[in-house]
Amino acid sequence: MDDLPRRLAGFVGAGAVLTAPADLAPYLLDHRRLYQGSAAAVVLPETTAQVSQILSFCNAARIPVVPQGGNTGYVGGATPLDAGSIVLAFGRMNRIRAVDAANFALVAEAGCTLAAVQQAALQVDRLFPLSLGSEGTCQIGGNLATNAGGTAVLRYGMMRELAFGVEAVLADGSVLSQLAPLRKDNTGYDLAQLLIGSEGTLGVITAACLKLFARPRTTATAWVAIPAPAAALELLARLRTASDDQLSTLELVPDAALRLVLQHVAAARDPAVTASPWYLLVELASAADRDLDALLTACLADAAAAGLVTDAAIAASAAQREEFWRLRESVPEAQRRAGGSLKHDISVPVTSLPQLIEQGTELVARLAPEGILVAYGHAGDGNLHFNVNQRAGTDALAFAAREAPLRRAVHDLVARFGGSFSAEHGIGRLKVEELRRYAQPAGLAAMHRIKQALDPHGILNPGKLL
Ligand code: FAD
Ligand code: 2HG
Ligand code: ZN
Repeated sequence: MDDLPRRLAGFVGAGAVLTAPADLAPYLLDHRRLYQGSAAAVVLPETTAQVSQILSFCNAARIPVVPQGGNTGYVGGATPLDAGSIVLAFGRMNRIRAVDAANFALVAEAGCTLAAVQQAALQVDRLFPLSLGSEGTCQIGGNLATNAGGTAVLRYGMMRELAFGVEAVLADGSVLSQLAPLRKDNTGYDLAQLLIGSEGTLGVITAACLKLFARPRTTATAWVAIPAPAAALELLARLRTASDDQLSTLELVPDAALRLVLQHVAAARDPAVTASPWYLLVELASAADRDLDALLTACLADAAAAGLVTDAAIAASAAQREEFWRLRESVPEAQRRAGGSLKHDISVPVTSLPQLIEQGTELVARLAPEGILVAYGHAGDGNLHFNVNQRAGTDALAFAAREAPLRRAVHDLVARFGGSFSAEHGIGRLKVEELRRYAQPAGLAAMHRIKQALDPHGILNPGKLL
């Protein structure tokens, strides 16, 4: 359509329609640089009414629409694949519409960064607990669309559990609005929950009413050396029980990951804990005035006596707490700087983690001998980033050729444990074939029927998820 930019400008103004190649470029490449896309234009709406007009127009004209937030996704979901499509980018739709401390709720537009929402909550003495390494860049719309997880899921849940409801525009331009902080509402199908995690394929999220929590006043954070992953499970149960479920984080970091971080991230400091094959970052947090350091110290001492902990350092200051967190949050960046990495975002029931790690380690040794296993992440949720980095000095092509057979073997192994091949990053473009392979036929057929019902012309993020 030759006059597409002009038509779009009619809805949002000419300054909010980008068409020059240099302006489009950042929107066309995904964060991992796996997909180079193309599009006719990038549109920057500022209001829900504008999004509604754009979708109504695109639906009638059969123009594909790709919603994009901070473009930090790991599965190519926000990259437009069709040269005739438009990207709907939310950076200008970034108002906090309401902060309602009394109802422990906040209404944010899709383009608010996660960090901005966290800040807005803190200003009224509340916590918005979603926490990701990308929080300065990723947006609430993207977090909802991917049902993001992160490092506090253990205590607060994923994005699905953190939203009262959403405001969204459906493919035909109609607007669905559920922005009241209702903890109870059993009036038919839960459409907000259907849209959350749908990766822009069922509707475009323009705002959400988010759940807030009491702001922690005290935290206790430790970097803990453990002899083996099984100790992490035992420690998880002990810490949850001893703290009355105030454990917010239990992240597993193998020594291989710590070495990569210390080598590649200038700001990283050695935690000064006796070297071990595995470490945990654990954090307790309480809104009450409790001596969590004493509780954590006692718990770790008991665990050490039982052989579950070989050494530990409890953060003695806010600065040291930051240092421990930096070690964990820098793993993706260190992996990227270290070269190519094969990623598997997997989850199993937490009790299966040790066996999964044992059998997965054997697979990596056999199927990717050029690789170093860097299996780290959200162990408290049974979710690991079972990643493999190329070993220095090995052949890059030989390593790359390991990707497909290793992926099949790892995902088959996960399936045998009743687990998931996509725990928190979604399907996007990258895992469409995996979904076809591992989804239950009845579930996949139902997803196709839902897609057909809500987006009959297939304009919303085509080629993604299904
Ligand atoms: P984008 O990448 O822009 O889009 C992601 C998907 O959402 C696409 O399918 C897109 O079409 C859709 N979408 C975006 N906005 C909308 C909207 N308004 N309406 C409808 N659909 C929309 N993820 C985790 O879950 N846990 C982690 O711990 C984590 N850590 C990370 C650490 C780093 C350093 C990085 C770079 C990424 C990390 N991620 C993590 C992945 C990523 O940040 C999340 O998936 C995040 O939720 C994506 O948000 P975004 O705004 O960047 O979305
Ligand atoms: C994290 O937990 C992210 O740090 C990134 O989800 C995971 O790089 C990865 O594989
Ligand atoms: Zn993660």
